[in-house]
Amino acid sequence: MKRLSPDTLAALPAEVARPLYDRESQEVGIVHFGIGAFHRAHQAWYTDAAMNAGDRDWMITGVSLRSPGVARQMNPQGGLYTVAEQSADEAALRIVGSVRGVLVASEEPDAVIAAVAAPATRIVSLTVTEKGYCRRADATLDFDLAHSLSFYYFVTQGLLARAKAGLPGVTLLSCDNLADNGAKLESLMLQYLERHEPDLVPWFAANCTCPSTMIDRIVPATTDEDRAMVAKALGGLEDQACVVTEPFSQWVIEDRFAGARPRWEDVGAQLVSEVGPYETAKLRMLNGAHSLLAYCGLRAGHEYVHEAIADPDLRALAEQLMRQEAAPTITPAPNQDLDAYADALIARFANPSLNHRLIQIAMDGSQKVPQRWLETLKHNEQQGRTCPAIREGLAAWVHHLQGHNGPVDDPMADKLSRAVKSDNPMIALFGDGGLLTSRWRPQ
Ligand code: CS2
Repeated sequence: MKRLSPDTLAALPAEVARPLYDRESQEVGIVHFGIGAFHRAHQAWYTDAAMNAGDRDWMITGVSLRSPGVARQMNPQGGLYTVAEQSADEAALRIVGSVRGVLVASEEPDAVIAAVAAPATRIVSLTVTEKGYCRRADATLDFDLAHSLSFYYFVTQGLLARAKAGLPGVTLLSCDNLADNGAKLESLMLQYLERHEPDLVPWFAANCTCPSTMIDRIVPATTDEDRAMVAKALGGLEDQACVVTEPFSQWVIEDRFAGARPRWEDVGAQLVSEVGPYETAKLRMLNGAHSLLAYCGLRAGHEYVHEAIADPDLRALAEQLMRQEAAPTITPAPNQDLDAYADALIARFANPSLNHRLIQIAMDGSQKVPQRWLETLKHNEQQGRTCPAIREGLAAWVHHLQGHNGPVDDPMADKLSRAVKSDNPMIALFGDGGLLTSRWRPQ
């Protein structure tokens, strides 16, 4: 089967949208660590749209830290791939052209450092998932994890080269689901630099920024069926790097860049001075309800998010979490309507064409649960209110950690499994000296 590539682009069916700019003449302006399905359906898609609208020189070099999988999928295709937006009854396909290619850091470390150090690079962005930040339970940097194959090492080496060459700094843009992701990244980077390159600290502080972002788009892991559907729509061309996503997308970015940036606001992103209210609502409502549906849904025998939300008991629980427990803890931005947000989330979860596996959301609970549920729990308890939905979610998480849904996929899996075998799992997890530090303490 022929692959999608710059050579086969012209043979695509007319209804498939494709890049409107000359890819070859564009410079790389962004180096992105963690070029998984989410980045391809979100930031790279916005960047492609900005270049379609006339912006220039914002091609992306993707970096995978260890796995060569994505490089093997994308490089033979010249970086091209399909984003299929799947609503209940139709799929709209677009070929995205903004990725120049993918480097595998474990195989070509010098090329990754050179990409960060290149004069045209202005933004280094990250989608490395919550665990990729290598945080200890108390949120400080775990230096054992942040070793020579972490993004900290490559970014630092690239910045050192920039400083030596007298080049401008860069914007470090976290696109992960972490509360206050910009401030957290900045603090963790500084901890790394203070230990490994203390002389670079003043240069970093004066020349680089770490804006916060709220990123939102539901992107299930691509399946073989998705690839077959895309190949059919591409007139028989194989696309090993395609992603299937929902029509909805949102990107709220703190407008605090060290230098130039794409005109993402022309293609739907919101550039604001304060991301906090959007980020908090998204983490506590969308992601909070997602994790609830994942653990309670798996326990009830469901496989997909759309099945779980169609279960009346689980839907009531998700509504309770979003409207009665999370929403009252959030101070909305002007024009932010949390009730309408909850309505929209229920409709998005119900999209029957997205096969979003609950087990995908259930992974890495140790990194997700504290910020998705425990802040909500703490705020409510301070006001004397209980949170029955979150309590139910915690019980279902413990059930999951006991292995009832299969092997536990979590960087702390072994420790978690031991903790939930104790007499009081909540204390073993969250009590004084417990496994996970959170500002909430079980009574
Ligand atoms: C999900 C998120 O896997 C998960 O934990 O809750 O990936 C979610 O789909 C995205 O944050 C939506 O923007």
